Amino acid sequence: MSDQATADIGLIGLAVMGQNLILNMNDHGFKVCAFNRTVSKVDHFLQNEAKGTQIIGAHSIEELCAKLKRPRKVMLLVKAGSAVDAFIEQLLPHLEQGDIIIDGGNSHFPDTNRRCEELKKKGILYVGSGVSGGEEGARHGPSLMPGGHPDAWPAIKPIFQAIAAKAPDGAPCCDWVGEDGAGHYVKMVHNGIEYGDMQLISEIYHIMREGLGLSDDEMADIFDEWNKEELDSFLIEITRDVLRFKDTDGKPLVEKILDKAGQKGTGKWTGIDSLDRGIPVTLIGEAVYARCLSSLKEERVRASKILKGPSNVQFQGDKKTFIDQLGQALYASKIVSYAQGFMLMRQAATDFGWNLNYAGIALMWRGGCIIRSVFLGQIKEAFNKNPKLENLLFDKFFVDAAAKAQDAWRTVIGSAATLGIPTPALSTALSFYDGLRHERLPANMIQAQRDYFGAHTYERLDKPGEHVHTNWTGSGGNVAASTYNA
Ligand code: NBP
Repeated sequence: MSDQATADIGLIGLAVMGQNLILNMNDHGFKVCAFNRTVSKVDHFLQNEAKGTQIIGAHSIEELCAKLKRPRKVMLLVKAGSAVDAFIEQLLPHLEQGDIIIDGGNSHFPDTNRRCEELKKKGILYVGSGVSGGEEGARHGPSLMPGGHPDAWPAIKPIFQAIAAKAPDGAPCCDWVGEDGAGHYVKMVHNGIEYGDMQLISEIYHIMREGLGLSDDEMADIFDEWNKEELDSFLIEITRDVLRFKDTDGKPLVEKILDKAGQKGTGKWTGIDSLDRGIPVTLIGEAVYARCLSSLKEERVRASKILKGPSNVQFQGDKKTFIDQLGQALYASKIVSYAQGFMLMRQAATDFGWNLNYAGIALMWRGGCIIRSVFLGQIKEAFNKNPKLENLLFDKFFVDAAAKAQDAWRTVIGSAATLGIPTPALSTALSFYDGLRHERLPANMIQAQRDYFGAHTYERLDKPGEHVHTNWTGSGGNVAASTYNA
């Protein structure tokens, strides 16, 4: 090893995430060597944010690799996609067997699966790690979700668990997720759940504002109260703060923001993957579609002048009781959303042969990330009690919680429909709950229709496993289509 190989880890990508993670690693006593595509940013960083620290820099990939202790650990925090492949290509000539490359960006998990596979053949240990918590998390403790080549974990564990957020009991919000792209997969589902939580809160805000006519300060007070109870979470907390925030004229800033929601794709990835896997992750799907509908602003403006809604748009009952019911509806819907997210991860684990630790995932999300909440502690408990839990909604705590909230939940959705206020996420959560608890669904009708028009066959209740076709009209033939599920 050369004399200059003194750094514990190299980090490429000096934008907001990379810089803050480096400073976080430095705080915990690790020596980091920084590099960036635009090399001038290295010197700028060393002379400013990193001044007075033990952080060092490199002006080429070769220099970076020469400055790393073995096995070399290089973490990428660059734009997802071709930039990651480009850096891997540049790194390879300067690495040797057993060295580790970690991608901490928001890469799509199939890319991570592919990179793990390709690099394994070259003897390089590849890790795809979800990093959540934004700028603040990166600086003071993110939620980290690493997965990939398992041999990399012992080498990176001390750094990752030191810099990660800590749960209230002191446990690091970082553990090994699983093989291949499992870390990025879990991060993708995390982001999808984040979309769902945000949509649920925005629907509650809509009902409070439009149906109850509450002011932003009144709503902030309610979210403040909720944040002291079972809904205690980062997103409830920032919703309270957003509602309180005043523009320069003293009026709430949030009311001046254009109602078109942006998206960077991870919610969509979750929705698409759930369709591919045949798992009904309906709440995240609705959350993505709600953002799409919000983006059709001009069309909505035209529709608002043509399409009729109900004549009564103000809630008539007891507001205090209804506000309590809103909190219960939000909580119950959240239970469904997380149950759906864990169903999806379970299916992916089966499909890819990953060993996912569900209690560990709940712990990783317990602190540091955007969906952090007290509620995740209950999910962790549920999977600790029964690591093979088939569905979160089967755990006694959640069975009881949903049962307790269901009357309020139904009242809220019924009232919102009466008032003409859209509740796609709240409603789909209740529909899923009712669908799951129905031993018999009307899919027999769909099967009959499919067999009627396309000879797709069906199974009889009294002859399970046997696919039969009926000549429903008396004029069709007796030839059936082959039976397969897309
Ligand atoms: P960005 O996503 O804005 O990426 C900036 C970095 O990527 C810079 O170092 C830039 O180099 C480099 N880069 C780009 Br852009 N195109 C490149 C290319 N073609 N080849 C090589 N390098 C290229 O930074 P960020 O917001 O810090 O995020 C970093 C990663 O972390 C991303 O994958 C992001 O999705 C993920 N992430 C971000 C957050 C967040 O809150 N921002 C949270 C969690 C995860 P340059 O300086 O030469 O232009």
